[in-house]
Amino acid sequence: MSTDRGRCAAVALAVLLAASLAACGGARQGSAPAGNAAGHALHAAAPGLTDAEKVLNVYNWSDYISPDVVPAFEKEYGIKVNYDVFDSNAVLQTKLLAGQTGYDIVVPSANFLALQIKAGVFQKLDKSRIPNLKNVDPDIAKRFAPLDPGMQYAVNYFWGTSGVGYNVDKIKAAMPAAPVDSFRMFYDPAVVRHFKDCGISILDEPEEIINTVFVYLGIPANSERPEDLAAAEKVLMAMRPYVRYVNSSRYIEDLANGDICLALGWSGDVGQAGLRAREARNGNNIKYLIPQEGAVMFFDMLAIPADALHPNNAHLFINYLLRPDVSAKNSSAVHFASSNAAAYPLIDPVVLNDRGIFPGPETKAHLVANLPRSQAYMRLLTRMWTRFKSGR
Ligand code: SPD
Repeated sequence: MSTDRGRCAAVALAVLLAASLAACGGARQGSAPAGNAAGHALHAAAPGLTDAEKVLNVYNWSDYISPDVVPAFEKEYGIKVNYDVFDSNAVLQTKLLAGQTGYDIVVPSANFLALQIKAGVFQKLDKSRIPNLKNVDPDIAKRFAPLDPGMQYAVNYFWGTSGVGYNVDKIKAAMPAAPVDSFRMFYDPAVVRHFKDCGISILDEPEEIINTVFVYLGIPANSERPEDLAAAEKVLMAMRPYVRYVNSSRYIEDLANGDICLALGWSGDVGQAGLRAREARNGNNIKYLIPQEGAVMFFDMLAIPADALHPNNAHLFINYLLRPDVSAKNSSAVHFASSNAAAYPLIDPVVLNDRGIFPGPETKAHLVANLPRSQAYMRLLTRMWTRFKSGR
């Protein structure tokens, strides 16, 4: 879905559009008194106004919500939700910087959010209408705090890591002593070559993948030193011949079906692949491990575009998603970590006790966050990524 042209456009447009978007100011505040068209009573914790038009346009990552959560919101509040999906930050960013997305809620990762805030694409949240913010786990909140100080523009939806997703039996058959808890699975040519035939995928998220290579090489995360980028490119180019594809959504189904055996993927996605395989009873035993070298931790954030047409409905939906029962239902379904402390006791214990999804303090201490990069660095990274994807 993402394109390199999109990435370049995003960087260039950030500067050009910052002033004009900021000048456009806040969203249309076409609010109506509390209540809903379908005549349902508002939930007790309803944080106030809805918009005159009972519609909400949501743009979220694919495979990132329990199937019953949106219908339950529609029923409870009488608001019709139009729900679209994407699978890369670059795609979302290109739309946001062009403006007039038509979306009322979007879900950028925190490192992208920081740049987008500077470009003026979001409106400030009215926290008085998000009382469930009180549930946010301070230990997680402090990690994304530098990217949106004071949670002025966004709240966390889920967080997770990128690591080793693998088919236990196929990997064992290909290499009995495979170092499954290490980035060597991808970045050591002597290891990765064993899995070429059973199929390897890697995420199409250059800002994150480059950090996984830095973690593997012992280079500080988010380094912008050209020599570090060159060292990482060398590692990536050496493993490229063994990779079947670079994509951030297709691997869930392919791991579940046994069409690939190894994915550098996101924690919850691999968890969902395992669930799908179990439900299909197809014999594929899928696991996710956070590499012992450390890993990248990401935070996906709920934010309201400055030009959203239904900002009141958006606030209502954000508060709804932060309700402990709703957050727990979502986390249990998508296998990503909620940062809602009040939801923890309600999450499926299989998910809550999975240390690949909710790592313990020792592992957490070795996780690094993606930070926004300079425009100059992004140009270099984008060119490198194009070379990597094409394998030339
Ligand atoms: N299927 C949902 C995956 C969501 C992953 N978010 C990506 C964060 C990238 N830094």
